[in-house]
Amino acid sequence: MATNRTFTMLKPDAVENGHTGAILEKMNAAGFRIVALKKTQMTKADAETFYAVHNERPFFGELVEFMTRGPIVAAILEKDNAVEDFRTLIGATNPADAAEGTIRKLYATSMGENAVHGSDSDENAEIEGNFHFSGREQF
Ligand code: RTP
Ligand code: MG
Repeated sequence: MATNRTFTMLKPDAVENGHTGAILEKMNAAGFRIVALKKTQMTKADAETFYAVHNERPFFGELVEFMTRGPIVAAILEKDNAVEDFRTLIGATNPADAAEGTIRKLYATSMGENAVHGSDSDENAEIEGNFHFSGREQF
């Protein structure tokens, strides 16, 4: 299997609740290497662009409001089969449906406030990583 990259954000709920260290450790323990990492806060324009694919959905306004209400931790991660394996590690979008031991099962509170983002394809991983990090910030 090829080594490739995914993009993640620890969402404002996870950062507010003090779960940053524990979640980064889960990623580390699962074999993901950190290519880029930073704490930042998205503007409304950032969130609207990042989640543009959802702009017709009823939850879009709520999603933008949530993602901008406090700092996030953004990261590019590398591993064999990164996109798929990372989505397995984080669990289902709704924490009520997430498997035992997954990051969302452990740390998410609801469908809207679900602790962590994971890219859904190699193509989106590249777009999302480059949205948050310049080439000089990726190692
Ligand atoms: P993500 O993109 O954040 O990794 O999450 P995902 O692929 O599992 O879910 P997606 O369908 O891409 O939805 C993006 C985020 O929008 C919020 N959401 N709220 N209230 C709702 O019905 C609802 N549905 C989605 C969640 O924060 C979800 O992670
Ligand atoms: Mg998604």
